[in-house]
Amino acid sequence: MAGSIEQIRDYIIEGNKNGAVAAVEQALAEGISAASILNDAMISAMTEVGARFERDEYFVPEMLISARAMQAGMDKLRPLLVQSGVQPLATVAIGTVKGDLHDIGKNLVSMMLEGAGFAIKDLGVNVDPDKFVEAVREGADIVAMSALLTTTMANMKNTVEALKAAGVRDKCKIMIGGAPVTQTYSDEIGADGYSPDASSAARLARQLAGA
Ligand code: B1M
Repeated sequence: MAGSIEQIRDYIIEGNKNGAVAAVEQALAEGISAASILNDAMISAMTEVGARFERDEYFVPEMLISARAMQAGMDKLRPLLVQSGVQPLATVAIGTVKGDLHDIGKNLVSMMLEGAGFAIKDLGVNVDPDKFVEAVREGADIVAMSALLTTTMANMKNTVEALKAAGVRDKCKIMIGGAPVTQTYSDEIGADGYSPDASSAARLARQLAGA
């Protein structure tokens, strides 16, 4: 049993998508629970991938390849997790802010968050502040905004203001990131946190969720 878990973990860390899917299927056939596969293999693997990124052993391409292997395994697992009532740490509504079409970093952050045990509601790119408000009204616990353009960063502030105006600011935590974004800007606009990369984003989200 430990062998299958170890194998899924290794395949994800190596970024072997087909291997990861086959190993998840094998683990399920052996009767290992979806929750154990999620926690002991997937989350553990993505934590290791994040650690390697922070030690400069992995870079964005390696992290993306591992995240894609994790997601392929998750596609097998997701229906079973729902069936067995496994609760995510929290629901994150993630999107690239209005006016901004860059989504490579946002997608990577999204995959790392899923790998860390969060349910993801991906709002896509060019996301209007009202869409974030709607997502919080529908139950999102964390609003996660990405911006790559200095000109669109202002829409992070506009989204914080829209959440306040709609009376739902205290129902969610707000995290932001993207190349031009800084901790100072996060403080300035009243977000709850900033992270510079996908690996630290997963850590920040866990903190914000109190996990
Ligand atoms: Co554009 N682009 N782009 N672009 N683009 C940049 C960002 C730019 C720096 C290039 C440059 O001039 N040197 C520049 C911005 C300048 C500025 O404002 N400071 C720029 C520009 C100007 C533009 C256009 C305006 C160009 C034009 O049309 N004249 C235009 C804007 C379109 C629009 O959005 N409205 C444009 C368009 C495009 C493409 C469509 C061609 C393409 C995007 C494709 C796509 O995303 N599907 C593109 C690309 C690819 C880039 C560069 C080359 C790469 C961005 C990227 O994907 N990086 C970029 C230059 C560069 O960065 N070298 C550039 C890899 C990605 C993994 O990193 O997104 O930073 P990043 O994400 C990181 C962190 O930032 C962080 O974690 C991620 C992973 O570690 N992070 C978060 C991101 N979001 C986070 C959220 C979090 C936490 C962390 O919490 C919620």
